Amino acid sequence: MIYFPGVDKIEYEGKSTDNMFAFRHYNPEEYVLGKKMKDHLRFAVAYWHTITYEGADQFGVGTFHRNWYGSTPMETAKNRVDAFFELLTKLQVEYFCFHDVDIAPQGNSLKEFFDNLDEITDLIKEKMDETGIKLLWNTANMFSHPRYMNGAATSNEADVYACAAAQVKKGLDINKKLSGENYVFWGGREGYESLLNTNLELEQQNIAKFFHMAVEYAEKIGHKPQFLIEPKPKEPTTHQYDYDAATTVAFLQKYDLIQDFKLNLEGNHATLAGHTFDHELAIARLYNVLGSIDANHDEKILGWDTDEFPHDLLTATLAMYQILENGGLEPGGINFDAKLRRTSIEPNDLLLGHILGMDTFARGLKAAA
Ligand code: XLS
Ligand code: NI
Ligand code: NI
Repeated sequence: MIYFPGVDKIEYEGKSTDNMFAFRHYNPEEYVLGKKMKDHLRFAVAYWHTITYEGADQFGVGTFHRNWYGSTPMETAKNRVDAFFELLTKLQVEYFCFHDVDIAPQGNSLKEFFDNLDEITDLIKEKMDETGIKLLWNTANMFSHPRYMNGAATSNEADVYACAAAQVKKGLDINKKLSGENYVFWGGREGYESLLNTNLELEQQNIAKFFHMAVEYAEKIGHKPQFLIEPKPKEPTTHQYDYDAATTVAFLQKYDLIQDFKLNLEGNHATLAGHTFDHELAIARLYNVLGSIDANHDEKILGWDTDEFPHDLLTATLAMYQILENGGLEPGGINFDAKLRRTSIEPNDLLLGHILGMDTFARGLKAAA
């Protein structure tokens, strides 16, 4: 089955091409400052926005009708793996990222969920071996399920905390199985609406303990990826604990985690916090915690985390300048935490969105160099 028909491998054709399905700036093997472009950029595609997302928003259901839908949730999950690797191969992208819930149905219990994850990660591993594509990072979604309405590692319920811990434990096992290079925590609902019903200090202590346990578990299984925290100031909670780079560094220092964690910084989260993207990267560099980035762009008029494909050359240039000054991002990379607008219903629009993002960062790299 071909999921992205009529388009072969996307190749570099240079600025003068009029082929939409070609790179104008991204030339993977070209050297910039003595290093191949692909090694500077280490691009990754996000599973959730690309293959799982169906085009729903707060006001309406999905608009995409993909040809990878099967007759059962598990069949769809398997087709998605094929479609995803076809896309990565066509884009010449060598890394990918996912949440646990993106790749496999949750079933009716944690046990069923974990069994499904085992089956799907077997398939993913086969595809990785076949193509040489690698896992930049995975993460646990601890914010969508109703049980996490009050947070996960900052929840007021001990059994919710334990469930989150089980998901992270499984996530680290999967990271080992797939030789992941990083492991991400984004504190989806780790925050609060009102201090009148929130014990802020206890919640900070609880989440710090949670992170320490994750580090200990990675050491125990003999596979320690680079741990990353992804700051975001708001959305879904009013006050997210990991507001921005500076706030997160203060937390990591206070709770003795600074030696085990770096940051995964996102373009749209920076602007939500009232910063520029390169400000966040510079602060991270100052504390030696610049780990990886989620490359996307905001829509200023809407003011949400709209996750647009990066398309602003100045922002990308200033970001790449910080990354060059940092000596690169390895073992981190540039993950496109970006999605199509809901009116872009053609599967091949996924290729075009990524081509735009890759060309923007490749051009930014050259300008920064
Ligand atoms: C949400 C975040 C999320 C993380 C991974 O705003 O960007 O997508 O990257 O959980
Ligand atoms: Ni992100
Ligand atoms: Ni985001």
